[in-house]
Amino acid sequence: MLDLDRTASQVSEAPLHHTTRWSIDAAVSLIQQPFNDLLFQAQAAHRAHFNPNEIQLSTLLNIKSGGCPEDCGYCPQSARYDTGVTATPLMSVDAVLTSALQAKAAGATRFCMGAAWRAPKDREVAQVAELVAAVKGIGMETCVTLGMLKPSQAESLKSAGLDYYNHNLDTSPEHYGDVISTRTYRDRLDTLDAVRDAGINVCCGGIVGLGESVRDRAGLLCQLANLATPPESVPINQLVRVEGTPLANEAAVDCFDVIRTIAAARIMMPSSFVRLSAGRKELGEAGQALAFFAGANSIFYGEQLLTTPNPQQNEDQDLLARLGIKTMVGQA
Ligand code: SAM
Ligand code: DTB
Ligand code: SF4
Repeated sequence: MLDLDRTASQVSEAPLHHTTRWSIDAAVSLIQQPFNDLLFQAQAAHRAHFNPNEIQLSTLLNIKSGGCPEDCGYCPQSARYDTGVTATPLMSVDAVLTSALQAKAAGATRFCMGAAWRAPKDREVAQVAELVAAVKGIGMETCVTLGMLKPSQAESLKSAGLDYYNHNLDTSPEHYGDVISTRTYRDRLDTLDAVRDAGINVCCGGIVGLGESVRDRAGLLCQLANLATPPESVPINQLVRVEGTPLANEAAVDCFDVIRTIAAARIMMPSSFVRLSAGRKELGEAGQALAFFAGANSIFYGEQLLTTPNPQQNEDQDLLARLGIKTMVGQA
C-alpha cells in the first residue's frame, strides 16, 4: 500500500496548479494500486473525516434547458448537436419554488439549479438571484451552475444567499481540448477563482468516460486537490452517452474505474464531499454500494438529472435503508 504522507508531498511541475499538494505520478500510483488496497485506504480516509453511514442529498432542476452555444462533446444541451433536447426559457420563481418544495418534502437538503448557458448576462444573474433567494427562503441550501461567471456576478449571487456554485473542470488540461473547444481550461479556473473569492462554496469535479487515460483522471484530480482551497464538493460523473453528441459512441467505462476515481478523490480531498453524480443507473445497486464504501457521500436525488434519467426516489430510499445509510438532515 502507498504511504500517504510520502505520496502527498511529492511534487512535480504543473503550471495550472495553485499548489503542488499532489503530483500526477503519485495520483496515478494511487489510482492503479490493487482495488482492495485502494478501497481500504479510501474508507479509512472517509472515516477520519465523515460519518461513513451518512450521505447528503441534492436535487437538480434544469431551469433553462438546451440551446447552448458551447461545443462540450458530452452534452445533450449544446445547440450544435441534434439530441432531441428542446430549448426552454428560464423558469419562473413560482415554478422553481414548487419543485424545490417537492424536493425538500422528499428529503433533499440542497437544491441545485442548472442553466445551459455559456456565461450568463448580468440581467440573467439578477433573475437567478431571485430564484436563489426564494429557495433559500424555504430553508434549503442553494447551488447553481450557469457557466462562466465574472467576479461581480459571483458577488451578486452570494448576496442573494447562494451556498454553492458548480463549475466542473471535467478532465485533465491535456485531454480537455479533445472534448471542448469553445472555452479554455484557464476560463474554468478563472470562474472557480471568482466563486471562491466571493465566498461561495465551490462544487467542482469531472467526468469519467470521455476517452481519457488513467493519467488524465489523475491529472483532473490533481487540479482539484491542488487548488489553493480544494472544492467543498467534488462531483464525479460517469459519462451519460447521449445519441447525437460526439461522444455518443464512446466505449463504456468499467464500473471499477469509476469507483477507483471516487476512492482517489476521497483520499486526495479527504474533507470534501465526493458526489456520486451522473451514471448511477448504469452503476446499479452493488456498484453504488461500492462507491459509498469508496467514500462517495452525496448524490443527486430525483428521477431526472438535467436531461437524462436518474434512479427513482423510492429506489434510492430502499437502497440506502438496506445499506443502513442515513441522509443528512436539512436546515429548519
Ligand atoms: N452550462 C453550464 C456549464 O457547462 O458550466 C452548466 C451546466 S453543465 C450541463 C454541468 C456539467 O454537467 C458539465 O460540466 C458536465 O460535467 C456535466 N455533464 C453534462 N453532460 C453530461 C453527460 N452527458 N454525462 C455526464 N456529465 C455531464
Ligand atoms: C454535475 O457535475 N453533474 C450534474 C450537475 N453537476 C449539474 C449534471 C449531470 C448531467 C448529466 C446529463 C444530463 O442529464 O443532461
Ligand atoms: Fe453548454 Fe454547459 Fe452543456 Fe457545455 S456543458 S454545452 S456549457 S450546457
